[in-house]
Amino acid sequence: MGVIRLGYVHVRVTDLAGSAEHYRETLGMDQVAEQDGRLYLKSWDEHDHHSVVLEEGGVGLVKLGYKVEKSSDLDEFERRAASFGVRVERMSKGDNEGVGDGLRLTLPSDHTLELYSDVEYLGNATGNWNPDPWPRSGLRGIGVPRLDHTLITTEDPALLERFFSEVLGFRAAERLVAGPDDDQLVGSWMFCGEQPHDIAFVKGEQGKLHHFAYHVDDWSTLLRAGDLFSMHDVPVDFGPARHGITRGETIYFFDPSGNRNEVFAGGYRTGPDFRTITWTMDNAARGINYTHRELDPDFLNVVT
Ligand code: M3P
Ligand code: FE
Repeated sequence: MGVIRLGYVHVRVTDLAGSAEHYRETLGMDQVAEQDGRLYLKSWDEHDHHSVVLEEGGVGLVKLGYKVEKSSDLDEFERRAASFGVRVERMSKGDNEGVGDGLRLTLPSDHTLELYSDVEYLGNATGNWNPDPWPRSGLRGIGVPRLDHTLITTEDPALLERFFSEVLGFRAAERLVAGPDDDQLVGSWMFCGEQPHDIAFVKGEQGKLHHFAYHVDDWSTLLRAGDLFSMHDVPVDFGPARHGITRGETIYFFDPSGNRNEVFAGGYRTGPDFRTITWTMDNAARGINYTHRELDPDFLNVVT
């Protein structure tokens, strides 16, 4: 049993039309449905119904969805979440377009997290029979293949890490602690598969979104993404640069409503035998921006 991956990110946007253009034309996602003022989008190499939902009205995170292996896993996750002491309820087929029955949890960080296994299969853009390496019809904008991870903020990173570990079976790839003699947790990068992280969180306001990230193939694709941000007047936060933490390559940028996005390449492979890496706060700037070894305070303070 277990959690497979980040399935969907559902965010609020102030201007649905302007945001739709960003996610469709700059990132290259495809719109799969529009219902009740919500747009459902999917990247070309994703198979399930959608991975991003845009909802008009405000800014910030509505909820995250993580896909689990099978529906019987939900019973065990429900039991564990209840004994951990968080709020857990059943969600019904149709609560989310294309998604079946599942669980809705309120994390210790006040974020809403949904777990599900049953979701409509649409398939990716190249199919499963003698596929091309990328869609013949071409890609729009960056042509992001898939969602990668999300980073949220919480007042109590240690509690949230314990939740993801004990309830959902995640492991920490990297931890940021106060100092060599002070193990107070500032941030944790956790995985459920073999990526460096499927969820991360840093100390900050309860219930907020720092960013959600898309995978891109490599450094040159990342640099081309940067070209498109300039062409399309997308505000760039920082990058292209290297992360010390996760060893990924990155550019952070903002959608038209101010939700932070990231394009992320590289990183290493983890797994059940991976030994956690530790960073100390005196090296935090290098951990986050290895290239420049400096951080704009807004990078940490601006969340939605
Ligand atoms: C990443 C990553 C923060 C660090 C972010 C790191 C917000 O986004 O993908 O490794 O402190
Ligand atoms: Fe990230």
